[in-house]
Amino acid sequence: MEKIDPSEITPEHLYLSRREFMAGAGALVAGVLLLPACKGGGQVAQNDFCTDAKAQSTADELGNKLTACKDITSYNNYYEFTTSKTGVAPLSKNFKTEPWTITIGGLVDHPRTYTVEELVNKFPPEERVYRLRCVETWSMVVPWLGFPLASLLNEVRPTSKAKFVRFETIMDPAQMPGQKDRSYDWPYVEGLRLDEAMHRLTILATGIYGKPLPPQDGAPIRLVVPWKYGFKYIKSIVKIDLVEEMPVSFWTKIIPSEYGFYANVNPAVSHPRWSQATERRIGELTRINTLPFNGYADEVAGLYAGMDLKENF
Ligand SMILES: Nc1nc2c(c(=O)[nH]1)N[C@H]1C(S)=C(S)[C@@H](COP(=O)(O)O)O[C@H]1N2
Ligand SMILES: [Mo]
Repeated sequence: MEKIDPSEITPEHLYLSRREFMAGAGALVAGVLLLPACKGGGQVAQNDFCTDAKAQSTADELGNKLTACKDITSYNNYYEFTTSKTGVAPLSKNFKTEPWTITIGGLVDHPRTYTVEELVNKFPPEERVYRLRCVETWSMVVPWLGFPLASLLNEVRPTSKAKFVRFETIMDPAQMPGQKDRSYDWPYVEGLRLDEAMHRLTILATGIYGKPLPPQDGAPIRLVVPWKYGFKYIKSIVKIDLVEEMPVSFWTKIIPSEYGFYANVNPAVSHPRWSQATERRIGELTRINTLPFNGYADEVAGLYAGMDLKENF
């Protein structure tokens, strides 16, 4: 059996949010009592997605080899289904991703609704091997298929008033049992500053390992921003809006002191309850150092010139 950090078994986000809701006395006790329930349902998915899955690449640009397909597709964060990482794949197996439309509007000249098929035909997905660093300190190296978000934004043409991009996940409690938990403010929402959204590394992903995304990884389309913590990578997107005000992200709304808007990977800024200095690649045993901006500093640090990244975490 693989050795797993307690921090990885405990769904950190849930633990924290419950604590937050338990405002005041007894919070810690309540949080601890919740642990056994959180650990339940740990069955690894019987999925055959990986049997004929194949990436073009074998490693990222730094030489890190790809995380195994079975790990990427059986160890997930997707609270719309469950807080159990290994429970997501079996619970999302029959999630319906067709038909699917994404409506893009707000402060744009040409608002429009697209099917995923239209997007994929218009912007042929290319393979991008990126590191994914979760705020819980685990990481993966993922061969995504996707296209630059900038391609889509250029087509709808943000107006000069647009400063941020706001993304929303589908709301479908009948298919997503986690959305029946009313202690969360569904649907999941995320946001980027317009220049972050236009950056060439930012993609909308529609596949992994050479195949369309399986449900557990955010089918049919999800955001990927490799220099940010994984919670920015919003899954199963149905709505994108260009807006003037900074959007309030799902996790920021729940715990603003712990999940900031920027969420840039930063080993020098600890999460209030744990260090962000190191991480564990899923499938490997030893911890490695976390890199500033997740190793993409050369390309993205300039976006934050002059900003205090401790203040703006
Ligand atoms: N809609 C939605 N998107 C989400 C999440 C979620 O719970 N719901 N979890 C986020 C978190 S915390 C992480 S680390 C990544 C995990 O992506 P993966 O399961 O494909 O590895 O998805 C992100 N996107
Ligand atoms: Mo995460």
